[in-house]
Amino acid sequence: MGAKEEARGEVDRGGAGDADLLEALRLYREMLRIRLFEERLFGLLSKGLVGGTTHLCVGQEAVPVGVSACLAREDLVTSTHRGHGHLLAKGGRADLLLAEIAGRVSGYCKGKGGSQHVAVPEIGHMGSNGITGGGLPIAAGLALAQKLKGTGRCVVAYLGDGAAATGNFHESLNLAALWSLPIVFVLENNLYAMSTPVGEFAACDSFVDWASRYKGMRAELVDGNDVLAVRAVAGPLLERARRGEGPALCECLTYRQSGHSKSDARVYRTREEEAAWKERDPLVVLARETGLGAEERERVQAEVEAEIEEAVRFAMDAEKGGLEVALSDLQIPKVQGKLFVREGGERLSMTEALRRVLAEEMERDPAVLLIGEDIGVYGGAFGVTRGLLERFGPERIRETPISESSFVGLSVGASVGGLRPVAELMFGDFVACCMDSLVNHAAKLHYMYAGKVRVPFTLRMPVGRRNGYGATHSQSLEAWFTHVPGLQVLFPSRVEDAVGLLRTAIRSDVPVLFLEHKLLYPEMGNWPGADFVVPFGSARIDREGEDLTLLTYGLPLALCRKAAELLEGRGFSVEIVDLRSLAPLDRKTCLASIQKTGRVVFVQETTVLGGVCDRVLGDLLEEAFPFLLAPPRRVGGEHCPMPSGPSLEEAIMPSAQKILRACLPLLTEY
Ligand SMILES: Cc1ncc(C[n+]2csc(CCOP(=O)(O)OP(=O)(O)O)c2C)c(N)n1
Repeated sequence: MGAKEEARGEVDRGGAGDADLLEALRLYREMLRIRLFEERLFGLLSKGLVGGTTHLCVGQEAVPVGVSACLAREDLVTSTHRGHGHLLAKGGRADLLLAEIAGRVSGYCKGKGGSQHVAVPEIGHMGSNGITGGGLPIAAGLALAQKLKGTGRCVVAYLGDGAAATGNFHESLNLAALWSLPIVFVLENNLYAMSTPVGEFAACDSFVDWASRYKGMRAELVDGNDVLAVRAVAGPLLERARRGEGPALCECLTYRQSGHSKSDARVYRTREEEAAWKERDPLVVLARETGLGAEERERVQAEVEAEIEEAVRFAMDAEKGGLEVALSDLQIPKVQGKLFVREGGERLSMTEALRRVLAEEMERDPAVLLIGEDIGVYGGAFGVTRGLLERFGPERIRETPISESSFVGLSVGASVGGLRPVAELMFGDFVACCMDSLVNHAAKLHYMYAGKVRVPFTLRMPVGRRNGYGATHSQSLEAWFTHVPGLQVLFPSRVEDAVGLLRTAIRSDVPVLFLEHKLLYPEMGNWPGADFVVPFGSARIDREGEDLTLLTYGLPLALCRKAAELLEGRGFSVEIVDLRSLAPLDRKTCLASIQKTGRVVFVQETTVLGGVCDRVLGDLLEEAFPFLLAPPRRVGGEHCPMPSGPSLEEAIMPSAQKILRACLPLLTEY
C-alpha cells in the first residue's frame, strides 16, 4: 500500500465524522476563506496590481484549518513561505494580510514583511519564513520558552516536505525530542519541493518513518485533504505535547493545486495527476462526507466573497510606505545600568569576570539562560561557564548536541518567546554553521515583523589566534556581521569593558554577537562594580595624543600601546581609540580623534581585505577626508588562512614593529 492510501485508510477518525453540521459548516467556511483569498490574490498578481513573490496554498487548506481547530488563540504557530492559509486559519484578518502582501502601511507588518514574512503575535502567529526549514529551530525555541515559563501552550511548526531534507529539520526534531518540548511539527507533504518529487530528495519511506526514530517523538500520517481527519489526528498530538509528554510530527498528505509560485508552468507534473487530486479537493471532500447542502454552501460562499472583496478594496486603497516606514523599527533602546567604573575594584581575569557577569545576570533575571555545547560540567571549551551548572542547574545551563544551526536558531526562538538566552559557540569559526539563524533570522525578525517581536539574544564566541589552533579554530569573523543591519557586534579588549559590554548585550532587547579573544581570557583587570554597563556604540580613548590616531579593537590594543610608546620615544604623540563596539560604531569619537591628529592607522588581527578596518575607514573617510594630512593606513594579518605552526602564525600577524613601520612615513613624509 502506498503512503497515500495508507493515510486515507488507516486514520483513526476519533468520532470526528459525527461532527455536527454547524461545525462542518464552520470548517468549510474557514477553508473557503483561504481558497477565495488565494484565488483573488492570484488575480491581483496576474494583473500586476500586487508585486513580489507569492506562494499560494490552493488545495492544501484542510491542513491549517484542521490543525487550528485544535488550537487555542494563545497557542503558537510558526509558518512557511506558503503561509497565507496558516495565518488566516489562526484567526488572521484577510484585509490586513492582503494589505501586507500588497506592501501597504496598514498591512500586518507595515508592508515590510510581504507574503513570506508576516507575524501576528497577538493571535499566536509567530511568523512566516522565507527560508526553507529556517523556522524550525525558532519554533523549537518558542516551545522551550513555553516549557520553561510553564505557560501550558504548545507550538505548531508548519513545514513542507522539502524542508524535511534540511539539517534544521533533523537537528530541531532531535532537540525537541531530547528536551521533550511542547511542539508538533505539521508537515504538509504536497509531494513536491518546487519541481522535485519527494522520492527524488528524501531517502525515506515516509517522513513519519524518519520522525518516529527520534526517541519520545510521536509520528502520524494523515490524509491532509480531509479536514476532519487532520483535526482528529492533530488534536491528540497537540494535547500530548501540552501535557509535556513529548513532541510529535503530523505528516499531512496533500497537493498544491496551484503552481509553486506565480511563474510556475507546472511542467514537472501531468494534468491527469492534477485532475485526480482535484477530485479530492478538501472542500469537495468535506461537503461529501458531511452532506453539506448546496444552499448552505452558496450562502457561505456569498458571505466569504463579500469579506474578500472588502479586503481587496481595503488593501488597494491603502497607503504605500516611503523611506520613513522603510527605516522604522531599527532603533536600539538604551540599556539600564551604571556608566562609571568603581576605582580600585577587585583584580580578576577576563574568564572570571565573564563568568561573574553571567552568574549575576542569571541571578538578576530568571529569563536569562545559557545554551551551548559542553557548557556544564566541562565549563565550556575555555572554562567561562565552569561551576555554573552546579549553581543554576541543567534547565538554565542547557547543554546542546553539536548542532550550531539549530541551537542558535532555537535561542533566537526562545528569545522571541520571552527568554534571554546567552548561547556560546565553542569556537568562533563555527559561526559559519549558523549563519542562517543569525543573518536571516536574528537580524531580521524585529524589522520585518515591524517591531512586533523582540530578539534579546546574545551569542558569545571565542575567536582569534592561540599559538597553533590552525585554520578552522583561529578565525575572527566579526567583519561579516558588521555588514548586516540588525546585528550588534561587541569586542572587548580588557576586563572592565568585557564586563560592561556583556551586561549590555544580555540586558538589551536586540541580538548581539559578543566576541572574546582567546588570548585575552587570562588577562587581568579590575572588577568595575555591580551594574556597570558600556553602552552600544561607545568607543574608548585608551591613550590621548596629538599626531596620529590608532583605531583598534580586541587583542591588538596591546600592540598599539607598545607601538605608541616606541613612537613617543621618537618624539611623536599617538592617540589610541579602542572601538569596543564594532556595530553600532562610535563615529563621533573616531572622527573627533582623526580631526585632531590628521593621521589614522587602523590596526586589527585579521586580514585587512574586507575587514572591519575597511568598513570603518570607508564609513569615516567621507567626513574625515578634509582633515587628513596623510593617507590612511591599515595594519592586519596577511591575507591567508591561519597556518597551524606557531612560528607561521606569528609571521602573518600584526606586530608593534609593523605598526611602527606603517606609522612612521605618515609622521615624517607628510
Ligand atoms: C534555504 C532555502 N533554499 C531554497 C529556497 C527556495 N525555495 C523556496 S520554496 C522551495 C520549495 C520548498 O518545498 P517544500 O518545503 O516542500 O514546501 P512547498 O513549497 O511544497 O510548500 C524552495 C526550493 C528557500 N526559500 N530557502
